[in-house]
Amino acid sequence: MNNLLSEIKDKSVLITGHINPDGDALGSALAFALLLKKQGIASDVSFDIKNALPTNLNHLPIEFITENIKEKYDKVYVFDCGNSSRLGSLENVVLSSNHVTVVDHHINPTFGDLQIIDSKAASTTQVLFREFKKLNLDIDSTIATCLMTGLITDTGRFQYSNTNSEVFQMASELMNYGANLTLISENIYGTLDLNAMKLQSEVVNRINVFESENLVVSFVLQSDYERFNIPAEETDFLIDTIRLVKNSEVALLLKEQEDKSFKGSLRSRKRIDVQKIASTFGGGGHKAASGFSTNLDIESCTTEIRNEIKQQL
Ligand SMILES: [Mn+2]
Repeated sequence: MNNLLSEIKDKSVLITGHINPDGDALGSALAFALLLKKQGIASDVSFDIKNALPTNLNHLPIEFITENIKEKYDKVYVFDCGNSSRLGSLENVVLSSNHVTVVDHHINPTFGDLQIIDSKAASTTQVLFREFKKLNLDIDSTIATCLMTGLITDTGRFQYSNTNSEVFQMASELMNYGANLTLISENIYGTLDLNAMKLQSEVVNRINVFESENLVVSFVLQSDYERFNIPAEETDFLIDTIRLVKNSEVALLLKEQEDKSFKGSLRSRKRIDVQKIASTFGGGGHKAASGFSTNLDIESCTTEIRNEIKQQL
């Protein structure tokens, strides 16, 4: 990474991550952009964002994100994205650029000239933080808040099974660098739009429990966004609501898309590897949290997932 930093002076630099970036993709990309800026290196930060960013991430310096990008770059840095197809509309510019570095914690990224990967890391911001430390780089409070956001969201507030002592060690160091934990927590977990809360009660009412697989399923339809007057990007938290059901091992939330297909979010407590299940639909993620897309209807998709769980029981 040392070489990389010295090599990129006077080069055109693009920083990106997966489509509709979450707290980890945004946090790592923005932290890196801010760090380059401190070294006097300009960069473009851009993502394929379908509607808008969820407002619960607007504590991050999102003003650095631009839609104005070149056709090609000397250097591209991709964060939190294991497969180039997940770059969405930025896939072409990334793949046609001269040198691509992938920083990630997904298994086996399928692209990139240089990969800085640890599939055991809790977040991409953790992989990046290790690199910052190796280089003894100056981390200010804004960078610390970006890194902390990825750490908090990808560990579910230090609760998922990927939370270990290194996670707390990093959180502790980020606090010393001035990370604003209260700001992050209040924006992501401590506040909810009232309309989103009303949709949540509907989604709870729809919960179906399949006891033989310890699976809970619920769904969101396109018509719900209009009915509850809430944009789709404000509803990412719903999977965390349904996974609360006691004795459930796996939670599945199906969200209808504009083209009538469904996007599925899967969460597992412990025994079941949902990354494996998502991959049978061409999706991916991690053992405890994964996602996929499908053209199946709710019932057929649920049946498939139940069969996949049975195979792991
Ligand atoms: Mn991540």
